[in-house]
Amino acid sequence: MFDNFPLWPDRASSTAGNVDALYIFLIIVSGLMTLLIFTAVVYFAARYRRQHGVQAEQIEGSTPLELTWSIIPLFVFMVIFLWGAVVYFKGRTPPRDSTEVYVVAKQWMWKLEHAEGQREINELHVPVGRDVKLIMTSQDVIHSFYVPAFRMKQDVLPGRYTVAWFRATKPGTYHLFCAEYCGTQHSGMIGSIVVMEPAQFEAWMSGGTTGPLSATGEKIFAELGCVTCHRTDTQGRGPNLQAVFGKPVLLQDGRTVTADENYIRESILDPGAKVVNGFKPVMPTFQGLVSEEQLNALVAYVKSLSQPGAAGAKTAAVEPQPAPVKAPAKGSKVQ
Ligand code: HEC
Ligand SMILES: [Cu+2]
Repeated sequence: MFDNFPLWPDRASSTAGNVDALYIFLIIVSGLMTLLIFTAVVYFAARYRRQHGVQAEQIEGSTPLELTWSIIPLFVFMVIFLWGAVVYFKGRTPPRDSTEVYVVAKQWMWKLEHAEGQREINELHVPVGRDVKLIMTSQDVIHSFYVPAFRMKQDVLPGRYTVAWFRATKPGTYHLFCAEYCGTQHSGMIGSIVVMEPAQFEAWMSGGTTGPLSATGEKIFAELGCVTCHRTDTQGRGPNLQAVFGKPVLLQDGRTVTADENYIRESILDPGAKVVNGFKPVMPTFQGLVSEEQLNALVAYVKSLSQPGAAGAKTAAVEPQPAPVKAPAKGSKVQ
């Protein structure tokens, strides 16, 4: 009956059902309250209407009544709060071994790159049943990655990463919208998520690629001279980056931060912001020298160094002797 007039978008992710259940609960609670209030308004209007010979008398208030209508709503709101928090944290925390996709938004398109190296524009192919983590940034203004069928929406900001994840549960093609007004052609900033059966997806993935994103990153790491300071022994001027990702890092000012994607990103663009304990702030900034895509590749590479059997372990062998450091001139922060 509702086929031509769907009340809800497709429910195509593992979170969709949870979000809808909470939403339906909110509608029911609101509906009941509306009914209660309107009934009371009508009833009291009739019951206490002005009549000849009846004198209104002042009521002084009732503690039990006030307690009742304070405590019952408190419990209802606590249920909404706790339930909402559970759904929120589940929807916000990417499971540990999610597949990673890097997203770069710009006026007015979505650029997506799989960790395996496949690049897409305004289209994202994923297999059904796999956890997918999106690591997103914008190259200009604020955008928002919105997939109604997944009940997933996350702002995409310039200058930092934001993260979202989903597990698609139903093969099909679903709308991707930009949900943050971003200029003249904002409404055209749309795309689709194509959810495929695993076998189909493997076939799709075997199509042409320039190699894994981390391998691209390794190349850039060598080209930009990162490798001259970041060696895999302890002789470099910068820290050894093996196994840095995901670990706590002690800074010069005594703080400890976790080396997540945003930390690696900031280390490259604004190295002076957080100086690693025991090192001099000699790393030049690479702001303006690397594109968002190259930055993503570098981040993917540094991450790969923390995986068992790290891909980049051979980098040191390629670059055995300490080469003289040539710092990039533009916007350099060398002291
Ligand atoms: C001139 C030498 C030099 C070059 C070139 C250099 N770095 Fe660094 N890097 C350092 C030093 C020194 C530190 C530690 C002090 C700091 O945090 O600024 C550091 C810190 C880092 C950190 C944080 C490491 C940690 O253990 O927390 C990362 C990530 C990083 N660099 C990545 C890069 C990348 C990627 C490049 C190339 C685009 C690069 N570096 C180029 C010297 C360098
Ligand atoms: Cu946009």
